[in-house]
Amino acid sequence: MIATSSLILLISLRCFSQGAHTEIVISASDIEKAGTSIPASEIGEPVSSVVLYPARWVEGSPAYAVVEGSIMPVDPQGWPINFRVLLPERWSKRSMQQGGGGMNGTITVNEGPNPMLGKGFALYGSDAGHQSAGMRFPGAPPVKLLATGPTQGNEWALNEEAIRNLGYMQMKKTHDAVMVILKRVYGAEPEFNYYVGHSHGGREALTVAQRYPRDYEGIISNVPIVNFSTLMLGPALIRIQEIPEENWIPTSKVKAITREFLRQTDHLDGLQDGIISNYVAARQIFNVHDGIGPRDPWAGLRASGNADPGNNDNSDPEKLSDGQIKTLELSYSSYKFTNPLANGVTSFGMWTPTPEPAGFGMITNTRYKGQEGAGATAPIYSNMGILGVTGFLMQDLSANPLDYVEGGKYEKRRQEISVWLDSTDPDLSEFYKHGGKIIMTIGAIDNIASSGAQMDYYQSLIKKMGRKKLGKFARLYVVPNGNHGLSGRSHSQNGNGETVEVKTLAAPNSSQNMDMLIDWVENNRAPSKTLVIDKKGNIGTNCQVEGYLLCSYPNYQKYTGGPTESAASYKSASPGSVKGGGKFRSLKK
Ligand SMILES: [Ca+2]
Repeated sequence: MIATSSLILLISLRCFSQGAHTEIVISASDIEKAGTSIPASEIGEPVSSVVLYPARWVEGSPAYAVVEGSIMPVDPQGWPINFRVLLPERWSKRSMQQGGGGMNGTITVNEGPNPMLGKGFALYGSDAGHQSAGMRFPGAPPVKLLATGPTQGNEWALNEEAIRNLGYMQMKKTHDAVMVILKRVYGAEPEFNYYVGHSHGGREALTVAQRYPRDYEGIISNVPIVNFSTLMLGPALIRIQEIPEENWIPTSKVKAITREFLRQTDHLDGLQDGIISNYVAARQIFNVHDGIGPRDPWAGLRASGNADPGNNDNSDPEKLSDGQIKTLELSYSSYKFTNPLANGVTSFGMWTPTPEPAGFGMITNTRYKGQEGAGATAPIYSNMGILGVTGFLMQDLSANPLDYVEGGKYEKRRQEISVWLDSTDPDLSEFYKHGGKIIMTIGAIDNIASSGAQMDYYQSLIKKMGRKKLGKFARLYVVPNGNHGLSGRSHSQNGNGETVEVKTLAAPNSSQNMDMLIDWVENNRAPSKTLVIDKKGNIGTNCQVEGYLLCSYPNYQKYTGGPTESAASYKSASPGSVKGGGKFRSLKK
C-alpha cells in the first residue's frame, strides 16, 4: 500500500520547468493527500478546529481539484468560516486569494472555468465567517452551506468573533488553512501568493498588506471601503442631519446641485466636458472643513434671507435653504470624530463633488422613522451596510440607526470596532520590506465606497511612506468621474450649462491589471504611474488612442489641446495644492 502510493507520488509529481518557474502536475489520485482536518496550531489566528470535506476532482480544460473546509470558531456559540480552494492539475506555484463583496457571507471562489486556473493559479476564498443568502442574483439556485452557526439570520453581527473574522481574522485563517492544503497536495507552498479584491474585497486586500504583510507578494485593492466602521454609518449621518425637515434635500434639488458642482469644478481640468477630472481641487472647494477654498461654496444656490423656496420648486435657477446647504456641507466635507479612531484617524472623508449626487440613495424623497414629518408607518432607515450600525455598533438589530449621536453613548464601542474593521493603517513598511507590490485603483465619484475616505487614505500613505518609497511598491490610481465599478461617464451638460456629448470612460481591464501586477512582482517591471485606458478598457501607455489618462493620486488628466477623444490631448498634472496653503488658497473669498 505504501509502495503503491509512493509510486503514484513519483508519477504524478512530475516537475518540469516552464519559463522561470517550476510547474507541478497532479492527478485525481493526489487529492486524498488533502486529508480530513488541519490542526488548530497551524492557523495563525485562534480557531478551535479545521474540518476538511472529501476532495473532488473535476475533469476539464484545465482539470482541477476542489477542496472545501470549515474553520470552526473558538466561541461555541460562534459562526464557522467556510472556504474553498481550487487546485489546478498543472500548478505554476502561484496562488490567489479572492476577496468578497458587500457584507460577505458567501464563498468568493466558485467552481467552473476561470482564466486564472488556466494560468496555473490555485484559487481560494471564504465566506468571511458568517453565512448569508445575500449577494446572489435573483433566481440563482440556493447556496449549499458547508457549515452554519447557531442561526442563519443577522445575529452573527452581534458576535465578537464573527465581527473580528469579517474585519481581519478570516483572511489569515483561510490563508493558513489553504497553505497547509497546497503543501499536502503539491508538496510545496506557492512562490507567489496574491490577494485580489474589489469593494469589501478591496478592504480585505488592504488589510492583509497592513496586518499580514509577509503572506503576500502581490495585492490588488480596487475601490476599497477603507474606513469600514464609519462608512457603514456614513449614509445614516446624512439622514440624521436631515431629521429636522428644514435640512431635508428632496430629489427635486438634484439638478441644481449637479449644475452647481459642474459650474465650479468642470473647468478646473482645462476642459468644459462634464467630467470633473481635477478631483482634488474640486473637493477642496466643497470641503468646508479643510481650511482651503471658499467659505461658502454653496453661495450661488443659497436662497436670500433663508426664504424656503419649497421642495417642489423646480424653477431655474432653483435655490436651497440654509438647512439644506448644511446637509450638503456635511455630505461633501470631512466628518470630524469626537475622538480619534483606529490608527489615530480623526475624520472620515465622506463624499466628493459629483455629477451624480443622488447615487446610492444619497438624496432621497423618503422620510424615515425618527425624522420630523415622517408618518406613523415610515420605514426604519436601512442600506447595504446597516448591520454595521445596528449590529456591530449599537448591538441591537432592531435599533433605529438614526438614534446615533456623535460622541454619545456608543463612543467606546466605536473605538473598539474601528480597531477590528478599519483598514486605515498607512504604515506598509513591512510589506515593502518583504518585497510586496500593491496596485490600488479608485473612482473619483464613488457613492458607495466614499471617494473622500479613499483619497484620505492615499494621502496618509504619501505622508507616512513618502512618495519615493511608495513609488517603489505601490500605485494609487484614480479613474476620473469613476464609480464603484471603476467606469465613468461625463454628464450631459458641462460647467457652462451647455449640452455635451456623453463620453464614457471604460473601467481598466481587470485581467490586464492582474497581468501588470504579476509582471511587477515576478519580473520587477513596474507599471507606469500614468496609464492610458482606451475605449474598451485596455491598459497601455500609448497616448495615440481614444481614451483617458489613469493618473496617480493626486494628479489628474489635464486637457492641453487637440481632439478631446484622444489621450494625447491630456497630460498628468498636479492639482496645485493638496494639503492646504499653496495657490489654491486664493479661492478663499
Ligand atoms: Ca472637465
